[in-house]
Amino acid sequence: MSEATAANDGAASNGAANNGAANNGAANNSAANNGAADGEPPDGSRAARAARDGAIEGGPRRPASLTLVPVADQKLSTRDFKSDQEVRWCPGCGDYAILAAFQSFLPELEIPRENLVIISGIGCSSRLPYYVDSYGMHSIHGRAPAIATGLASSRPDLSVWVITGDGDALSIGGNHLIHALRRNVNIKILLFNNRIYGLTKGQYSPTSEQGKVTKSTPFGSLDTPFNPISLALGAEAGFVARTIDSDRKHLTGVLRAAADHRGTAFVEIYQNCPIFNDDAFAPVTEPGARDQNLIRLEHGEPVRFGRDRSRGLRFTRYGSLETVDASGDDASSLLAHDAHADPDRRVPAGAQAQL
Ligand SMILES: Cc1ncc(C[n+]2csc(CCOP(=O)(O)OP(=O)(O)O)c2C)c(N)n1
Ligand code: SF4
Ligand SMILES: [Mg+2]
Repeated sequence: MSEATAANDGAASNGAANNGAANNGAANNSAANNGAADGEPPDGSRAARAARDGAIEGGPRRPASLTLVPVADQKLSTRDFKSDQEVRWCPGCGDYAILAAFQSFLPELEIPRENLVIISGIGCSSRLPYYVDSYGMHSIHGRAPAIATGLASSRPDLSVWVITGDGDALSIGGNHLIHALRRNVNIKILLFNNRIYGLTKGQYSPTSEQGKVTKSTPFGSLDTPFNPISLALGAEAGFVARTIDSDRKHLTGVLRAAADHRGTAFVEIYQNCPIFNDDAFAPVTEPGARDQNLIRLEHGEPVRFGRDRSRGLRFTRYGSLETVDASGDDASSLLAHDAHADPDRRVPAGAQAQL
């Protein structure tokens, strides 16, 4: 393990802002400072044009979560979102790939850096705000959703992102997370799921598989793990997605979709921790296994997977799902993915699971 693994969480108590701003920096950064609040922006500026057109210059309409966030007056690049802090994760950690994808996605938002706030809890993943040149807060364990809720509610001119881990979000922060999800405040929550406590050196987490042997579970864990997606859906979240650290294109697409959701967006990111839980996601990342085990969902498209997308899912007459050969006659009966479907509001009574 490199020194980076043991990165301490002392910053929790001083709410470190990564760019040298005071730890209440986000609150000090009024929209007036960037010329968008008092009066019109100067005619001909990007902000003025975007306000007139309701769109980002030269691009599609603005992401829905940014309606009240000012438009940057100058074009920003990935480089602009890199802070001067040394990145301190272990070599090979999946957090690097997520950070890189996030930093290269941020210019797409076309918002001033001062209107971007990244709030994390405690864990290796929660070090991310240091590395992005924006306002940020490395806060207290499990409480990032609560802090972000307060900030986003009082400052609609900010784009507020939460970075959290499986331990941070689902152990100590479980209660905060579910209530943030149902409140649907305009925040984006990125949960880095490595199925382990990384920072504290390898204890099992609420997403570790049953039987996981760790220092804190020498005979194997007894608990059934949470499925973060099921948990978020159960908490009535309005935007729920899963992606993978090693798939930059997919990850970026999911970040884009999350930014386009006005309300709480929940994104689970499978993240490899090579030190304490290496290859936890090999079944969906390794080339041989990936095709069989990973289903890429696209709204309105039939659910297909496998080599050449030759397998598909369909309902049996009893309502359960079965895998079928999608290259033959069954193709027309495949289940299509509907990301916008309203949940059925009728009330089922009786035993709903008997496994
Ligand atoms: C109140 C409190 N309890 C416990 C801890 C110890 N602690 C720090 S990080 C952590 C778990 C982090 O795991 P996770 O959220 O999965 O993040 P990762 O390091 O894996 O990215 C724990 C238990 C703490 N810092 N504060
Ligand atoms: S998540 Fe794992 S690999 Fe990444 S910095 Fe933490 S201990 Fe190291
Ligand atoms: Mg973790």
